[in-house]
Parts: sequence; C-alpha cells; structure tokens
Amino acid sequence: MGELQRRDVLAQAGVLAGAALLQAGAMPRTAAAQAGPALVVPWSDPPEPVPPALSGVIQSLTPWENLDSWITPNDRFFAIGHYGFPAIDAADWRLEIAGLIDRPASLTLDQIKALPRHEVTSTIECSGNNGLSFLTSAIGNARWAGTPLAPILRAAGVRPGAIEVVFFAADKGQEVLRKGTPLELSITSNFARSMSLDDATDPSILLCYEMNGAPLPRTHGFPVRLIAPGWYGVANVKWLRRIELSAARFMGRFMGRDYVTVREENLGGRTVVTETSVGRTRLKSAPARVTRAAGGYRIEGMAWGPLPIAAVEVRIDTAPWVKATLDGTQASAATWRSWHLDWAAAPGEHTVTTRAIDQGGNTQPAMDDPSIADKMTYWESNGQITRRISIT
Ligand SMILES: Nc1nc2c(c(=O)[nH]1)N[C@H]1C(S)=C(S)[C@@H](COP(=O)(O)O)O[C@H]1N2
Ligand SMILES: [Mo]
Repeated sequence: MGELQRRDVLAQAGVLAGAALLQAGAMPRTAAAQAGPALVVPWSDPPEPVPPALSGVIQSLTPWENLDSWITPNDRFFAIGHYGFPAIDAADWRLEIAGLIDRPASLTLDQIKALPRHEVTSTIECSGNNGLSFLTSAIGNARWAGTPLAPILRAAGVRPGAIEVVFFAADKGQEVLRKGTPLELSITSNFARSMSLDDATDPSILLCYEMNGAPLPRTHGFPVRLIAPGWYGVANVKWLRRIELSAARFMGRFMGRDYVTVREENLGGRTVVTETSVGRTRLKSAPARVTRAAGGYRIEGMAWGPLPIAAVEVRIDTAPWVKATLDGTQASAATWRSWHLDWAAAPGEHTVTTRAIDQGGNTQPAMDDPSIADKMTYWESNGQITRRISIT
C-alpha cells in the first residue's frame, strides 16, 4: 500500500510538470476516485518470462499492473536494443547529414540544442507487442524534446532525385545473408531504418535529446534519437549517427528482412502473400489492470492509434460490450488515452477483452478478423486483447 501511494504522489508530480499533461489528463488516481484505498488484483495470465537469449535485447518491461501514470517514468520505460545499448561520449559525437544534398553537415550536440526547441508527448509501442508470448507491455508514453528534422534537411539543400532518408545509428552487429548456402555473405552493419523523403520531412519528426525533462538516457538513445510520432517503435532510431539522402530505396535488415509483416491473403479464392515493412501504429487498446477498493472493482486501461480515440468498449466473459469512460481529453493522436470502467465483479474466473474505436469510425480488429488471422508474423499485432483474472 505504502508503495502504491508513494507512486501515486510521484505520478502526480510528473503530471503537474507540464501544462500539456494536465490538459491530456493522467490516469484517474484510483485511491481518490474510489471509496478508500485501492489494491491491484493481478491478472492470472502473466506474460512468459523473456527468454534468456533475448534478455539483453529487451529491457525494463514493466508489467501492466504497475502502470499508474499517463506519462511513463524513464526508469519504467521499456527499452529495445538489437545490437546492445552503446554508451556514447557526447564530446566526440557528431551527427552527419550526407548523401544527395548540396551542403553536407556535421552537427555537435550543442549545435542541435541551439536550434528551435520543440516538445511532443508521444506513445511508443514496439511492433512486436502482444505478438510474442513474453511481450505484453512494450509500450510507453513520454514527453520528448528536440528540434524538428525538416528544417535541417531543407537547409542542407536536398538535391533532385533524392527519394529516401536513411537513419543510421551507432549500434552495429554481424548479419549473415543466405545463411548455410554456398552464397553465404557475412556483413557488419549498423542499425538503420529509412523513410520516404515525404514521410521524413513531416514537421512532427524530431531529433530528440530529452525524455521527460532529463537528457535522453543511454538505453533510450543518448545523445540523439529520432522521434517519429505515429510510427511503431522501430522507426524511432536511437543513437543516431548519420542521416543520408539517397536515390535508392533502403532495404537493410530492419526495413526489408526483419520487421516485415507477412500476410497470406485470400483474394477471391486465390492466395496472395504480401510482405510489408512495419510502419505506422495501428488502432489498439489494452486492459492495464484491475483495482479493488471498498467501492468495488475498477478496470483501467489504455487505447491508442493513428487517429484520436472515440470510444473504448469492454467485454466481460461473453457479456455484451460495455462502454468505458475515457479519462481527460486527448490533445493529439500521438498519445495513448486512458480509460476506466467500474465493475461489479462476481467471484470466480473471468476474461476481460477490450476494443478501441477511433474518430474515423474504425474498430480495433478481433483476433479472428482477416487482418489479424491472415498474419503469419508477430509484428503489428493489434488484435483485441483478452486477459484472465480470478476474483475471490
Ligand atoms: N539504434 C537503434 N534504434 C532503435 C532500436 C535499436 O535496436 N537500435 N530498436 C528499435 C525498436 S525495435 C524499438 S521498439 C524502439 C524502442 O524504443 P525505446 O527503447 O526507447 O523504448 O527503439 C527502436 N530504435
Ligand atoms: Mo520494436
């Protein structure tokens, strides 16, 4: 109890730190909203532990039950590092702007910080979230500060013919192509992702150096990372080193081989396999936790997607869908929206399923919807989530 209350106080302090956050609204403070202090009732289907082979790649996964603030504190924000988490000395770090531009540049951290400062609160979800048995809370929401990328590219003078912007990072690893064949090729390549020139010059894209008011932590990309609101985590390249304008599409591991969603679609009786690079976030919601207070049970959760959230509905067992209450207001579609539903739970085993509906009238797909059922890979798993809980 003491711990929960302390966290509530910390969460509230975080919320008061910025006017934008007040406007967006924090999760309702359970203890205050219900009669008497609240306890979290854990789900009875906890995620599997992260396999030892991946424990170096996935860090700080914070169980949904521990979520008690709209802003995710830095030390509870999940971190993914495919090639480790490099420690970079800001003093000899430079960001190169290169390729098809008139004026190549090499920027220091101080030069980047001297450019116009923008802040954005945005939610980052790993595209593998809920696609793997051990990945269920790979999502967080933070206030990021940095400078917009578009004016930097404009100042560099993008040459005609440039169609692609490639973001190269400092972390690197060995990749083996055509493994086990006579044509095997082993390369050492840096983590990199690309965007079309059009996508990369969207004014919302930031060269980010601050997370929730602190310098970007090492695990989240110190000194500078890309923040691409509305894109899945993988597009938010950390430990940025070089931005290259190119006349060719970039097809590195994280664009063309890994983070590729494979679907077997049925087009009028004919099966067509599509392979697409993980891109923008999809409409989704998650039940976060159930709390219990003297006044009864409450289900709390989050919803997010490419458009602002219009509604969240909750289904207990096989009962009809019930509308949850959306908390606060949603300033932008870049952030998740918290919601809650009071629940007169009967003792026994129950399932809790949620679905989000956005302001475009789209509904989060059910697990048997073709967009989910036809998917042969675990990426972009935005199907409705069902959790199990035991009420005593
Ligand atoms: N340089 C680099 N950037 C990266 C990655 C990486 O391994 N290396 N992982 C990506 C993935 S898969 C995700 S989900 C997000 C996670 O951001 P976070 O670690 O700050 O939560 O970072 C992305 N940016
Ligand atoms: Mo990811």
